[in-house]
Amino acid sequence: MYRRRVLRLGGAALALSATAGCLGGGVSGDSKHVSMAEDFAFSPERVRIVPETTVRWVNDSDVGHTVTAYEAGIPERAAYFASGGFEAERAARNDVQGGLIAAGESYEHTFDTPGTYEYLCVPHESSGMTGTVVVG
Ligand SMILES: [Cu+2]
Repeated sequence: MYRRRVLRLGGAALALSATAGCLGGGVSGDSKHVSMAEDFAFSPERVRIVPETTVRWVNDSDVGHTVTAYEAGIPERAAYFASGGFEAERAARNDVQGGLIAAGESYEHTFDTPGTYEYLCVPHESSGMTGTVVVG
């Protein structure tokens, strides 16, 4: 009986922390939403999260975008990430189509290593479509 109550409280606490994440709180295990909108920008362009937070990029525009990490712009010990699952920036740049997140679709990545992560959208980098995730 007592144990069951504790479990139920645990679930409520989880639900609360998920809500707090949407409001900009910083609880490990949260998720953060970044929109790719009509003006060729990531919004917000810069997000600050705690380790083990999942960032979810949602394409709210009607053209395809990529989320592609700058290999030289992420912490040394961090795993490389890119939509399309590429393991290197060059591979992502060589296969733009393979990395595109279609309109209405999303891509997510969970950040474990503290530090600053710079990323870009391959087709719109020249229009300034870049973003930053700060973990820590
Ligand atoms: Cu783009």
